[in-house]
Amino acid sequence: MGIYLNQVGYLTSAKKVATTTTEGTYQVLDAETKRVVCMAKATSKGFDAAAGEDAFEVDFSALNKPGKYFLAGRGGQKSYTFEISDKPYANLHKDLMKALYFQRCGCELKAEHAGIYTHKACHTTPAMLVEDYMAGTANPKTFDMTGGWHDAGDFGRYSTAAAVALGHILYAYELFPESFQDSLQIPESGNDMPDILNECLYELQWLIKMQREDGGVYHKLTAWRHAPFLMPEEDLDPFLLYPVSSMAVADYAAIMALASKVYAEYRPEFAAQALAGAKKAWAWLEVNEYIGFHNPEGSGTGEYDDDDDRDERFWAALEMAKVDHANKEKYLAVAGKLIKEVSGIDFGWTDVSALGSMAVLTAKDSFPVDLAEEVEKTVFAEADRLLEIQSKSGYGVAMLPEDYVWGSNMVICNRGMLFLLCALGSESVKAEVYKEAALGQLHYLLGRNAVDYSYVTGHGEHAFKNPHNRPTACDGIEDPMPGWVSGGPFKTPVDEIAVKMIPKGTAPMKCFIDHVDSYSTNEITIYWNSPAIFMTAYFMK
Ligand code: 9MR
Ligand code: ZN
Repeated sequence: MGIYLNQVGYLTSAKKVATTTTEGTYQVLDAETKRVVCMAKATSKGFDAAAGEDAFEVDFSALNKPGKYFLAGRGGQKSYTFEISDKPYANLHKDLMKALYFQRCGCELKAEHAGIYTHKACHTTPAMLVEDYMAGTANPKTFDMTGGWHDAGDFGRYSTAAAVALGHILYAYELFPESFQDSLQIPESGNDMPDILNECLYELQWLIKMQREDGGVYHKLTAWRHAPFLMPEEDLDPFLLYPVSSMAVADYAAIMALASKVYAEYRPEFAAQALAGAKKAWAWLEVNEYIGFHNPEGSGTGEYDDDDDRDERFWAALEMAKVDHANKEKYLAVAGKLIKEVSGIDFGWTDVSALGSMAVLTAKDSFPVDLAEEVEKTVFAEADRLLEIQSKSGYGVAMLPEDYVWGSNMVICNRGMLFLLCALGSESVKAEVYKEAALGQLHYLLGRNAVDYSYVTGHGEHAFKNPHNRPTACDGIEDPMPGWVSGGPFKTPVDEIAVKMIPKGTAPMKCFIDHVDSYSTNEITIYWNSPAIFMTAYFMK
């Protein structure tokens, strides 16, 4: 029995909907005066297969007075408190970005920026090639690889994951620069550049180091195995450069091309360096076919294995076409061929082809009409398929039971991004439909789900608190840093604690535990925050 809703809040002008598991009439009460401000009747949505129980929808959109409220129903049912306001997601947006600062590697996190979450500089010793490490080479070649963001709850830094996270954010910045004007209180704050660009530059400068002289890009920089639970500066394992993969090279080309454009105004020198790196990566792609990546025997850090690099090449070709004008036709020819072979609809680290779609739809004039139309057709067809799924869901979310994979909250947010891309490209009435659809995804993330959790730390009365994140586990501080998105329910969890605690047959949406050891349901990563940043940026406009 429960009343599930967005614990952060609703835009004054938008639809306001909650989910309940019993029918009846529900009251909306003012959180301060405890007076009933309106009533709403629950309508049946039937059996919700993802949640494994009946669901009812309570629409209280009639309430459009800013304030703080909660819902109450028969038998003492009560929801968490939420806000109605014109900018309910402003603090959330800031914290989602600030979380990336907490992932900075290779520098001290000082109290003036990190508050109570300080730590000393970590992972500052030079790296070596994994081949040398495995062979026990006496005097191995060493590399300065400091910098960048820790990928997740582990300390690894992975090229494809980095490029994808940066992609979500830099497109958001290109589209909604006005949503990125607030200070994040990071070391660079107050300089001439918006803080989100400062923060992303920290990652980009590290990524630049991942490129070899020949244009190839190392797949990842991690230890041989994940460190035990300790503070980052206590981790003294050697860091290793793992071989080049064609996914890493193509993602690198794409993100550096995009960065060369975004940073041209504030950091022309960096922009030129990024463009040169992108061109070198492209040259490498021209003479190399697909090269996959698998961990060498015995090594155990993240793999990000991917058996197809066509989507990465697609994204790269489209971004290169925008910045390397002399060779535009060449890139368009590659993209024109690949468009028939890629999905064009996914923003994840495995399939990045929707980042290619984003590249086109945010700059339609730079592309031939037929290419732009083809991309548009694909993206809108997917959005309409998702709208249909969403309309049937008892939780107003565009997810089928099988979509609750490892990191399902990224699927949630990526679909939100897709809806917003369609909102941007639609006339007002239809734009409103897509905008509401994206809000539906956000409502789920912030508490309108069957486990009643807000999946962002520090945001919502019942936000998850125990992310699988080494600093959080080891810093001795009760609360986690605010602004982290949890991976979320995974229908077939693989970590020991989740396997033990979540009974077999549990409905997919409920396969979640807020436990620090549950790396397959409750970790954090940079690319689970980034699509959420995209969404909140849109709603900050
Ligand atoms: O996010 C990744 C997820 O899609 C995969 O199913 C999973 C297993 O391969 O790996 C996840 O990525 C992890 C990465 O390998 C290492 N850092 C933490 C990432 C999040 O759990
Ligand atoms: Zn580090």
